[in-house]
Amino acid sequence: WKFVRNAVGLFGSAVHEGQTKIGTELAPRALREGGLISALYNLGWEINDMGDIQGKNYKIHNYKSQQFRNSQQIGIINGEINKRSFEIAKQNKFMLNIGGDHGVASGSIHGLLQHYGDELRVVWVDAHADCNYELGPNRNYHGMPLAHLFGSINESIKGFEWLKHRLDPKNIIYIAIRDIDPMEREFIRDQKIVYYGMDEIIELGIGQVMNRILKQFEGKPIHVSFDVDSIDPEYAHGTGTLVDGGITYREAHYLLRKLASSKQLVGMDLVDINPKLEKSSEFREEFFGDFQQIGRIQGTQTVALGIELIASALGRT
Ligand code: 6HN
Ligand code: MN
Ligand code: MN
Ligand code: MN
Repeated sequence: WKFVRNAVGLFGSAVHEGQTKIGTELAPRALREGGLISALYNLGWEINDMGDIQGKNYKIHNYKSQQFRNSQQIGIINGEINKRSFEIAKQNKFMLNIGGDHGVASGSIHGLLQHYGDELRVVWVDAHADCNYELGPNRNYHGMPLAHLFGSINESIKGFEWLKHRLDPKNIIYIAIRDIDPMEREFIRDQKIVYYGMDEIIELGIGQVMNRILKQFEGKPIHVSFDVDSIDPEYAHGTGTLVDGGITYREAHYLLRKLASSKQLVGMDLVDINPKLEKSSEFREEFFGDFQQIGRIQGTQTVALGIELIASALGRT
Protein backbone atom coordinates (compact mmCIF):
# COMPACT_ATOMS: atom_id res chain seq x y z
CA TRP A 1 0.00 0.00 0.00
CA LYS A 2 1.10 3.54 -0.60
CA PHE A 3 -0.24 6.61 1.01
CA VAL A 4 0.71 10.24 0.65
CA ARG A 5 0.15 11.99 3.89
CA ASN A 6 -0.70 15.48 2.71
CA ALA A 7 -4.25 15.40 1.47
CA VAL A 8 -7.51 14.57 3.15
CA GLY A 9 -10.78 13.73 1.47
CA LEU A 10 -13.62 14.40 3.84
CA PHE A 11 -17.36 14.05 3.78
CA GLY A 12 -20.19 14.14 6.27
CA SER A 13 -22.54 11.22 6.79
CA ALA A 14 -25.56 13.15 8.01
CA VAL A 15 -27.34 10.09 9.30
CA HIS A 16 -29.40 9.20 12.37
CA GLU A 17 -31.27 6.21 11.02
CA GLY A 18 -29.06 3.70 12.84
CA GLN A 19 -30.58 4.62 16.20
CA THR A 20 -33.59 6.44 17.59
CA LYS A 21 -32.36 9.86 18.70
CA ILE A 22 -32.66 12.73 16.24
CA GLY A 23 -29.56 14.95 16.08
CA THR A 24 -26.52 12.94 14.96
CA GLU A 25 -27.28 14.09 11.40
CA LEU A 26 -26.49 17.66 12.51
CA ALA A 27 -22.91 16.93 13.52
CA PRO A 28 -21.16 17.36 10.14
CA ARG A 29 -22.57 20.84 9.75
CA ALA A 30 -21.83 21.75 13.37
CA LEU A 31 -18.20 20.67 12.98
CA ARG A 32 -17.76 22.64 9.77
CA GLU A 33 -19.40 25.72 11.30
CA GLY A 34 -17.19 25.28 14.33
CA GLY A 35 -14.02 25.74 12.29
CA LEU A 36 -12.98 22.22 11.32
CA ILE A 37 -11.80 23.06 7.83
CA SER A 38 -9.57 25.97 8.80
CA ALA A 39 -8.16 23.97 11.72
CA LEU A 40 -7.08 21.20 9.33
CA TYR A 41 -5.87 23.68 6.77
CA ASN A 42 -3.68 25.26 9.45
CA LEU A 43 -2.16 21.84 10.10
CA GLY A 44 -0.91 21.84 6.51
CA TRP A 45 -3.37 19.48 4.88
CA GLU A 46 -4.75 19.88 1.43
CA ILE A 47 -8.48 19.44 1.85
CA ASN A 48 -11.08 18.09 -0.48
CA ASP A 49 -14.45 18.55 1.20
CA MET A 50 -16.93 16.43 -0.72
CA GLY A 51 -19.96 17.65 1.19
CA ASP A 52 -22.54 15.56 2.97
CA ILE A 53 -24.34 12.35 2.30
CA GLN A 54 -27.81 12.93 3.65
CA GLY A 55 -30.00 10.48 5.44
CA LYS A 56 -33.55 10.92 4.31
CA ASN A 57 -35.18 11.43 7.70
CA TYR A 58 -36.90 8.15 7.49
CA LYS A 59 -39.39 7.30 10.13
CA ILE A 60 -37.37 6.32 13.07
CA HIS A 61 -39.44 3.26 13.91
CA ASN A 62 -39.61 1.93 10.42
CA TYR A 63 -38.83 -1.78 10.46
CA LYS A 64 -40.23 -5.02 9.33
CA SER A 65 -40.30 -7.72 11.94
CA GLN A 66 -37.31 -9.57 10.48
CA GLN A 67 -34.93 -6.65 10.10
CA PHE A 68 -33.27 -3.86 12.01
CA ARG A 69 -34.75 -0.37 11.89
CA ASN A 70 -34.53 1.45 8.55
CA SER A 71 -32.51 -1.41 7.06
CA GLN A 72 -33.05 -0.63 3.40
CA GLN A 73 -32.51 3.10 3.79
CA ILE A 74 -29.31 2.52 5.74
CA GLY A 75 -28.15 0.09 3.07
CA ILE A 76 -28.63 2.69 0.35
CA ILE A 77 -26.93 5.48 2.33
CA ASN A 78 -24.02 3.25 3.35
CA GLY A 79 -23.60 2.24 -0.28
CA GLU A 80 -22.96 5.93 -1.03
CA ILE A 81 -20.57 6.21 1.91
CA ASN A 82 -18.71 3.12 0.68
CA LYS A 83 -18.28 4.63 -2.79
CA ARG A 84 -16.99 7.91 -1.47
CA SER A 85 -14.58 6.24 0.95
CA PHE A 86 -13.18 4.03 -1.81
CA GLU A 87 -12.77 7.00 -4.14
CA ILE A 88 -10.75 8.90 -1.51
CA ALA A 89 -8.56 5.90 -0.65
CA LYS A 90 -7.90 5.21 -4.33
CA GLN A 91 -6.41 8.71 -4.59
CA ASN A 92 -4.12 7.85 -1.67
CA LYS A 93 -5.73 10.48 0.50
CA PHE A 94 -6.70 10.32 4.14
CA MET A 95 -10.36 9.25 4.36
CA LEU A 96 -12.27 11.34 6.93
CA ASN A 97 -15.90 10.37 7.51
CA ILE A 98 -17.85 12.60 9.88
CA GLY A 99 -20.98 10.93 11.20
CA GLY A 100 -23.72 10.44 11.84
CA ASP A 101 -24.42 7.48 14.04
CA HIS A 102 -21.91 4.62 14.11
CA GLY A 103 -23.87 2.59 11.57
CA VAL A 104 -22.13 4.63 8.86
CA ALA A 105 -18.86 2.82 9.57
CA SER A 106 -19.74 -0.33 7.65
CA GLY A 107 -19.86 1.86 4.55
CA SER A 108 -16.62 3.75 5.13
CA ILE A 109 -14.61 0.70 6.24
CA HIS A 110 -15.92 -1.33 3.31
CA GLY A 111 -14.62 1.37 0.95
CA LEU A 112 -11.18 1.08 2.57
CA LEU A 113 -11.26 -2.72 2.39
CA GLN A 114 -11.95 -2.42 -1.30
CA HIS A 115 -8.78 -0.39 -1.72
CA TYR A 116 -6.40 -1.79 0.94
CA GLY A 117 -7.71 -5.37 0.93
CA ASP A 118 -6.88 -7.51 3.94
CA GLU A 119 -3.86 -5.33 4.75
CA LEU A 120 -6.30 -2.94 6.43
CA ARG A 121 -6.29 -2.82 10.22
CA VAL A 122 -8.99 -1.17 12.32
CA VAL A 123 -8.78 0.43 15.76
CA TRP A 124 -12.31 0.69 17.15
CA VAL A 125 -12.54 3.24 19.96
CA ASP A 126 -15.93 2.96 21.62
CA ALA A 127 -17.76 2.21 24.87
CA HIS A 128 -19.55 -0.46 22.82
CA ALA A 129 -18.47 -3.38 20.65
CA ASP A 130 -21.00 -2.74 17.82
CA CYS A 131 -20.93 -6.36 16.69
CA ASN A 132 -24.49 -7.47 17.46
CA TYR A 133 -25.90 -9.73 14.83
CA GLU A 134 -29.41 -11.02 14.28
CA LEU A 135 -31.41 -8.06 15.56
CA GLY A 136 -29.26 -7.05 18.48
CA PRO A 137 -31.04 -6.08 21.67
CA ASN A 138 -32.50 -2.89 20.20
CA ARG A 139 -32.76 -3.36 16.43
CA ASN A 140 -30.49 -0.36 16.02
CA TYR A 141 -27.92 -0.66 13.25
CA HIS A 142 -25.35 1.46 15.11
CA GLY A 143 -24.86 -1.54 17.40
CA MET A 144 -24.26 -3.84 14.41
CA PRO A 145 -21.90 -2.45 11.72
CA LEU A 146 -18.98 -4.66 12.72
CA ALA A 147 -21.10 -7.81 12.69
CA HIS A 148 -21.97 -6.88 9.14
CA LEU A 149 -18.32 -6.45 8.16
CA PHE A 150 -17.32 -9.67 9.96
CA GLY A 151 -19.92 -11.53 7.91
CA SER A 152 -22.02 -12.56 10.92
CA ILE A 153 -25.13 -11.05 9.36
CA ASN A 154 -25.47 -13.50 6.51
CA GLU A 155 -29.01 -12.77 5.51
CA SER A 156 -28.96 -10.55 2.43
CA ILE A 157 -30.58 -7.26 3.28
CA LYS A 158 -32.16 -5.08 0.65
CA GLY A 159 -30.07 -1.98 -0.01
CA PHE A 160 -26.82 -3.70 1.03
CA GLU A 161 -26.14 -5.48 -2.27
CA TRP A 162 -22.80 -3.63 -2.53
CA LEU A 163 -21.41 -5.21 0.67
CA LYS A 164 -18.97 -7.94 -0.42
CA HIS A 165 -15.69 -7.47 1.43
CA ARG A 166 -15.15 -8.91 4.87
CA LEU A 167 -13.10 -7.69 7.79
CA ASP A 168 -11.25 -10.50 9.57
CA PRO A 169 -11.84 -10.17 13.34
CA LYS A 170 -8.05 -10.68 13.71
CA ASN A 171 -7.55 -7.30 12.04
CA ILE A 172 -9.41 -5.19 14.58
CA ILE A 173 -8.57 -4.01 18.09
CA TYR A 174 -11.05 -2.47 20.50
CA ILE A 175 -10.22 0.34 22.89
CA ALA A 176 -12.40 1.58 25.80
CA ILE A 177 -15.24 -0.97 25.45
CA ARG A 178 -17.20 -1.32 28.66
CA ASP A 179 -20.88 -1.83 27.80
CA ILE A 180 -21.10 -5.10 25.93
CA ASP A 181 -24.14 -7.24 25.18
CA PRO A 182 -24.08 -11.01 25.88
CA MET A 183 -24.02 -11.91 22.19
CA GLU A 184 -21.06 -9.59 21.63
CA ARG A 185 -19.18 -10.95 24.62
CA GLU A 186 -19.46 -14.46 23.27
CA PHE A 187 -18.35 -13.40 19.81
CA ILE A 188 -15.32 -11.51 21.14
CA ARG A 189 -14.29 -14.56 23.19
CA ASP A 190 -14.86 -17.08 20.38
CA GLN A 191 -12.99 -15.02 17.84
CA LYS A 192 -10.32 -14.00 20.35
CA ILE A 193 -10.65 -10.37 19.35
CA VAL A 194 -7.97 -8.24 20.96
CA TYR A 195 -9.40 -5.55 23.22
CA TYR A 196 -8.21 -3.00 25.73
CA GLY A 197 -11.18 -2.32 27.96
CA MET A 198 -11.05 0.06 30.89
CA ASP A 199 -9.39 -2.47 33.20
CA GLU A 200 -6.59 -3.10 30.71
CA ILE A 201 -6.16 0.64 30.18
CA ILE A 202 -5.87 1.15 33.93
CA GLU A 203 -3.48 -1.73 34.43
CA LEU A 204 -1.20 -1.10 31.45
CA GLY A 205 -1.68 2.63 31.04
CA ILE A 206 -2.61 4.12 27.69
CA GLY A 207 1.05 4.42 26.67
CA GLN A 208 1.65 0.67 26.89
CA VAL A 209 -1.70 -0.02 25.23
CA MET A 210 -0.69 2.07 22.24
CA ASN A 211 2.78 0.47 22.07
CA ARG A 212 1.17 -2.95 21.87
CA ILE A 213 -1.34 -1.88 19.25
CA LEU A 214 1.30 -0.29 17.05
CA LYS A 215 3.48 -3.36 17.40
CA GLN A 216 0.63 -5.68 16.41
CA PHE A 217 -0.31 -3.50 13.44
CA GLU A 218 3.23 -2.65 12.40
CA GLY A 219 3.63 -1.68 8.76
CA LYS A 220 -0.08 -1.88 7.95
CA PRO A 221 -2.55 0.81 6.97
CA ILE A 222 -4.72 1.66 9.98
CA HIS A 223 -8.22 3.09 10.14
CA VAL A 224 -9.59 4.47 13.40
CA SER A 225 -13.32 4.35 14.00
CA PHE A 226 -13.87 6.77 16.86
CA ASP A 227 -17.18 6.84 18.73
CA VAL A 228 -17.22 9.83 21.12
CA ASP A 229 -18.98 7.74 23.76
CA SER A 230 -15.60 6.04 24.31
CA ILE A 231 -14.75 9.22 26.22
CA ASP A 232 -16.06 9.82 29.71
CA PRO A 233 -19.41 11.70 29.74
CA GLU A 234 -17.69 14.39 31.78
CA TYR A 235 -15.83 15.50 28.62
CA ALA A 236 -18.25 14.32 25.93
CA HIS A 237 -21.80 14.74 27.01
CA GLY A 238 -23.38 15.23 23.59
CA THR A 239 -23.96 11.65 22.51
CA GLY A 240 -26.90 9.27 22.65
CA THR A 241 -25.50 6.33 24.59
CA LEU A 242 -23.52 7.66 27.54
CA VAL A 243 -21.52 5.16 29.55
CA ASP A 244 -19.72 6.25 32.70
CA GLY A 245 -16.11 5.39 33.36
CA GLY A 246 -14.65 6.20 29.95
CA ILE A 247 -11.27 7.38 28.76
CA THR A 248 -10.27 10.90 29.60
CA TYR A 249 -9.77 13.90 27.34
CA ARG A 250 -6.02 13.46 27.49
CA GLU A 251 -6.08 9.69 26.87
CA ALA A 252 -8.29 10.23 23.81
CA HIS A 253 -5.95 12.83 22.35
CA TYR A 254 -2.86 10.84 23.20
CA LEU A 255 -4.11 7.73 21.46
CA LEU A 256 -5.00 9.65 18.32
CA ARG A 257 -1.67 11.50 18.28
CA LYS A 258 0.09 8.18 18.69
CA LEU A 259 -1.77 6.70 15.72
CA ALA A 260 -0.98 9.83 13.70
CA SER A 261 2.72 9.63 14.50
CA SER A 262 2.88 6.04 13.25
CA LYS A 263 2.34 7.43 9.72
CA GLN A 264 0.12 4.42 9.12
CA LEU A 265 -3.20 6.11 9.80
CA VAL A 266 -5.15 6.27 6.55
CA GLY A 267 -8.68 6.94 7.71
CA MET A 268 -10.99 8.01 10.50
CA ASP A 269 -14.69 7.92 11.34
CA LEU A 270 -15.80 10.37 14.00
CA VAL A 271 -19.28 9.34 15.01
CA ASP A 272 -22.20 9.69 17.35
CA ILE A 273 -21.83 13.37 18.18
CA ASN A 274 -25.36 14.62 18.83
CA PRO A 275 -25.50 18.43 19.19
CA LYS A 276 -29.18 18.25 20.14
CA LEU A 277 -28.33 16.49 23.37
CA GLU A 278 -26.16 19.35 24.58
CA LYS A 279 -27.05 22.56 26.33
CA SER A 280 -25.98 25.82 24.73
CA SER A 281 -24.44 26.69 28.09
CA GLU A 282 -21.79 24.15 27.17
CA PHE A 283 -20.71 26.32 24.23
CA ARG A 284 -16.95 26.67 23.90
CA GLU A 285 -14.95 29.07 21.84
CA GLU A 286 -11.19 29.21 21.81
CA PHE A 287 -8.10 29.93 19.81
CA PHE A 288 -6.47 27.00 18.22
CA GLY A 289 -3.00 26.88 16.79
CA ASP A 290 -0.21 29.38 17.11
CA PHE A 291 -0.37 33.15 16.72
CA GLN A 292 0.70 33.05 13.09
CA GLN A 293 -1.98 30.65 12.06
CA ILE A 294 -4.88 31.26 14.31
CA GLY A 295 -7.89 29.10 13.87
CA ARG A 296 -10.86 29.55 16.09
CA ILE A 297 -12.99 26.63 17.05
CA GLN A 298 -16.42 26.96 18.52
CA GLY A 299 -19.35 24.77 19.32
CA THR A 300 -20.99 22.84 22.08
CA GLN A 301 -18.69 20.82 24.33
CA THR A 302 -18.71 17.69 22.18
CA VAL A 303 -18.64 19.52 18.84
CA ALA A 304 -15.55 21.49 19.86
CA LEU A 305 -14.01 18.30 21.21
CA GLY A 306 -14.76 16.55 17.91
CA ILE A 307 -12.80 19.16 15.98
CA GLU A 308 -9.87 18.77 18.35
CA LEU A 309 -9.97 14.98 18.08
CA ILE A 310 -9.79 15.12 14.30
CA ALA A 311 -6.92 17.58 14.57
CA SER A 312 -5.04 15.16 16.84
CA ALA A 313 -5.60 12.31 14.38
CA LEU A 314 -4.22 14.51 11.65
CA GLY A 315 -1.02 15.30 13.43
CA ARG A 316 -1.66 18.19 15.78
CA THR A 317 1.04 18.08 18.41
N1 6HN B 1 -22.94 2.93 19.41
N2 6HN B 1 -25.08 -2.43 22.25
C1 6HN B 1 -26.20 -1.52 22.16
C2 6HN B 1 -27.08 -1.87 20.98
O1 6HN B 1 -28.13 -1.28 20.82
O2 6HN B 1 -26.70 -2.75 20.20
C3 6HN B 1 -25.71 -0.08 22.06
C4 6HN B 1 -25.02 0.22 20.79
C5 6HN B 1 -24.43 1.59 20.76
C6 6HN B 1 -23.78 1.81 19.45
O3 6HN B 1 -22.70 3.61 20.41
O4 6HN B 1 -22.38 3.22 18.33
MN1 MN C 1 -20.21 2.80 18.36
MN1 MN D 1 -20.69 3.57 21.41
MN1 MN E 1 -22.50 5.80 20.38
